[in-house]
Amino acid sequence: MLSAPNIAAFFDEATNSVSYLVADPDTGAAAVIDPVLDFDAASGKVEARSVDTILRAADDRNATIIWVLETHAHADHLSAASVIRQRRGTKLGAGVGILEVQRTFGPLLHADDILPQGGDFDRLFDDGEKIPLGNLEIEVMATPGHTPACVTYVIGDAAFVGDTLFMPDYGTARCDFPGGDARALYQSMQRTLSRPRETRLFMCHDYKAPGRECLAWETTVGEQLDRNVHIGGGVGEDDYVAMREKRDATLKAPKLLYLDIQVNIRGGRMPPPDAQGRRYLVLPLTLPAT
Ligand SMILES: N[C@@H](CCC(=O)N[C@@H](CS)C(=O)NCC(=O)O)C(=O)O
Ligand SMILES: [Fe+2]
Repeated sequence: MLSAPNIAAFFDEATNSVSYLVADPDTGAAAVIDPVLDFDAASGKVEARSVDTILRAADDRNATIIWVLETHAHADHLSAASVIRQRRGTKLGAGVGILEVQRTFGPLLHADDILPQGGDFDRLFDDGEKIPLGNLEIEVMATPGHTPACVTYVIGDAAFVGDTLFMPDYGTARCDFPGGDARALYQSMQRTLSRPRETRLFMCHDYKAPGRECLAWETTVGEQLDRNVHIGGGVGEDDYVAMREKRDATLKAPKLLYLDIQVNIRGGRMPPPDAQGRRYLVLPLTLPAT
């Protein structure tokens, strides 16, 4: 029988993202997965309200946050990893594929202060690595496809799947970002779904499928296999890839793509200040032909 960690979910309405506090019931050792920083792009105002909520919840549960874990370099929200790391002295981990994302976006986004060899993170995980969390173990599964850096964290009977699968009635993540690959995502999802049917799966987003009123972010391997609208009932790889690529061709870039990525590839650190102490995000422009 697999052990069951204590899990609290925190939904961010502005970005439809879900962050998790996952704790070992025996020791209180905890991880925060995919924390969100509150960001108003129009005013440039950054706040840590969501972080405060998570840290309060950790304190209420007598949990000690050992790890902040990112499932990938998010394209739709700023990561609060660096804030939690500073406030609580936690370690920050992500998949080793983040190095590829740094190489792709770093030069475009003037992120030349990125530390070499993933130095903005405490650990970059390879596929299959196992890290202790009190008496529990965090198993890292590389699950690329949405991005090359995507990982799933398996803790006891729960898997935090990042942007791979969404709720069964919504489907799966887009694969059109640089380094994204629908075939790779299909293979990644097959690996996740080869776990026991009762494995609890926790999503990174919920966009509410048409016709569904309530938010939802928890499902199981069995439910995904039976009724995921993109891959349930045994959809084959070629059919999935054709569907995914057709849908991706219709999707707009996330509203905060470049602003988010330049912070998230720095492990949630803001760009360095200028001589006046002000910090700026950059937005590369695509101009019309002249
Ligand atoms: N409207 C959102 C879109 C966010 C988005 O593209 N989400 C990604 C995950 S980072 C996704 O896979 N979306 C799937 C879909 O929209 O079908 C925004 O502008 O931020
Ligand atoms: Fe994503």
